[in-house]
Amino acid sequence: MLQNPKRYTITAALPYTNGPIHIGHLAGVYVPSDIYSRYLRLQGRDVVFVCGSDEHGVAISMKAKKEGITPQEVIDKYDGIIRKSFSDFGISFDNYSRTSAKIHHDTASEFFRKLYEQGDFIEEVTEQLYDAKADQFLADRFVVGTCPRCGNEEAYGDQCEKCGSTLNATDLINPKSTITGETPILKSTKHWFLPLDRYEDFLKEWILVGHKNDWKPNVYGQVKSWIDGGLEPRAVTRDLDWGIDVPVEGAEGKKLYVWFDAPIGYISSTKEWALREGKDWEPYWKDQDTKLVHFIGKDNIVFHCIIFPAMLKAEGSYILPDNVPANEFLNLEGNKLSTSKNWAVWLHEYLEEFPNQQDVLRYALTSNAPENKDNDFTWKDFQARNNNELVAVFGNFINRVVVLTNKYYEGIVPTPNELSTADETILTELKAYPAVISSSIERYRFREALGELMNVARLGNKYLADEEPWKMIKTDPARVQTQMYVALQIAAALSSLCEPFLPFTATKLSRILKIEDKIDWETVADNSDLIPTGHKIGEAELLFAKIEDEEIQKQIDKLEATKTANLVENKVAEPQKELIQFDDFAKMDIRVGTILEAEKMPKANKLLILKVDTGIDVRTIVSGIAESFKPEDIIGKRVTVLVNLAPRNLRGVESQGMILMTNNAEGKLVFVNPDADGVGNGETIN
Ligand code: B3M
Ligand code: ZN
Repeated sequence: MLQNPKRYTITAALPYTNGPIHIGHLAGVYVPSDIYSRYLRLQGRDVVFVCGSDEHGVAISMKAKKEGITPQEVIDKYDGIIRKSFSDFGISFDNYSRTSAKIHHDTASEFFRKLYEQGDFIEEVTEQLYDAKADQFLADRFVVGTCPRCGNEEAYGDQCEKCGSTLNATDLINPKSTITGETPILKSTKHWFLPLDRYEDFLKEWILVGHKNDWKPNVYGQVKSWIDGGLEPRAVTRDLDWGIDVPVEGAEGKKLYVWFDAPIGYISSTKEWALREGKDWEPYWKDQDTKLVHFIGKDNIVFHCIIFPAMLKAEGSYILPDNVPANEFLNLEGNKLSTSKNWAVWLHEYLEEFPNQQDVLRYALTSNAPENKDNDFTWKDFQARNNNELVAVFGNFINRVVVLTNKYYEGIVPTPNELSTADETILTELKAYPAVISSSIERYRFREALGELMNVARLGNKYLADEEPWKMIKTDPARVQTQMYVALQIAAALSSLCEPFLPFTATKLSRILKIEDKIDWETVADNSDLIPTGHKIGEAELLFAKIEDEEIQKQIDKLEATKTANLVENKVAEPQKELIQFDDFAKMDIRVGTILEAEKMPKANKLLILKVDTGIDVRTIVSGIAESFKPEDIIGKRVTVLVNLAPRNLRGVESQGMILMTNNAEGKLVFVNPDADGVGNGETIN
């Protein structure tokens, strides 16, 4: 692990532009990388934090096919949505690029060409999967099949998302084309392979020996098991029509594999930034005194810890990542987040539905971050974290300090008198927090770091509760001056310490306290006079607002609606029954009727005894709907009735017909409703 590097290059996984950003992406990658980058900048370190849209690969082509638009239209649409939502959410990238940019095509092509010229690839004609119907080779997400390692039946041609293995499409058992559903045939084609087996020794030395103790156990463990399992050459080109052209002779019509070009996107994004800022990009990627850190989700570990480092090593002039703090996955209300199933909380929708509440989501996602295991996001937990922690602890403390300072001293920081032991202790404790929080952040433990930040607010709350200045103001106003001075120092420290986690709150709090120059953490650690006597603060403003049950219910309902829609979409209709003749149908006498009375059949769970006006008569019908309807709820209901069904005796009651029912999307019974305003009972249905 590099200590006190000269500069930092921080990368966040490039999101595919096949959908918007959701909370899973945020919790796994973008919030932690943003906390880390903001923290480093506050320490005055030299940082470049880069990202960009990942616009190649089969994920994009598939989305285009599904929406009936071109890949270019797909990437423009989602690049726009993603870019705006990151910026509105306060993710502080120094540069957000896109892999369709010329600078990226040039950088990736040059990288490939260099490896090609150095003889780092194996060029080979092999048999690959081919969809004869679609007239296309199948790679990556264009083919699914059973994973040979774990048996997952939905593994992709390049990766099994269940066990994380990287695969070759030809490894899949029972492969099927995702374009046509056909079983592919084998067809010969030429490709370029990166012989990963040649890098085994290097990877063992670099990771298994060199990073045994500083990489997260989940990352280290995955990498170790791949290396121990033996590495094989891996194709880095594809027969596709969307992507970066393979820039060598004899490769016409072929593209770079998306996972070859995408990580180079970090480099292109850095170049774009340097050009704009008039800087030199090279030290950020080539100087040994630069700390390179990749923030990613766990499904990207192999690409960032094995394939990209092998590429960098082969190229020869680049540094390697110092750490790859990959997170596990976040689930939503107990189910796996899914872009295609619309099972997500979308960032751009959150920003509209919870305006100016970016920090609440940042807080909820960090305090529940899937750092060591998969975690679950629930709206109830989101509400509780806001109401019980941000509002009740942090907001409450600041509000008390600001209100009392305005009330007692017209907003002017008072002169402290002699400090009590309690005051001394608190001020000493406060000075220790920058180091405590830093230590957690430097070890990529962001939840722990946030917990410590909240301890500062708790400290402030407890101090006020113990000291009770609102009581003492009558008996010992001189003491209250000291108390409020101390409380104001805690508030000022919070405005600086919270910045990496809650940047909008930091700005608001600095505005309320009228702190113009950002206080850095070194000052918090060294100095107890962060907000001096005589300084005038502003009026009280609510830092956080309570979130009401109705707002949360709305979100829960929205997810319920998604569930129902998915059920409808995935429901497989029963096969059609045997054909009948018109006469068979005409034999049935189906009429509109109204339920007049309903009661439960004694000692039967499922049966209701109904009196139904059929227009011909009022008759008794026994119906098996008692588990779905309460008798009192269906009186007056318009229904569809088969009236000439031969009477049947059910538990001693003669049933003279049948009410027609069906199932809704959730499998619940519902009436086949005649929706018949103005249609009288007895009207026949034909
Ligand atoms: N586009 C993200 C994903 O797998 C992928 C990351 C690229 S980082 C170079 O969803
Ligand atoms: Zn698998």
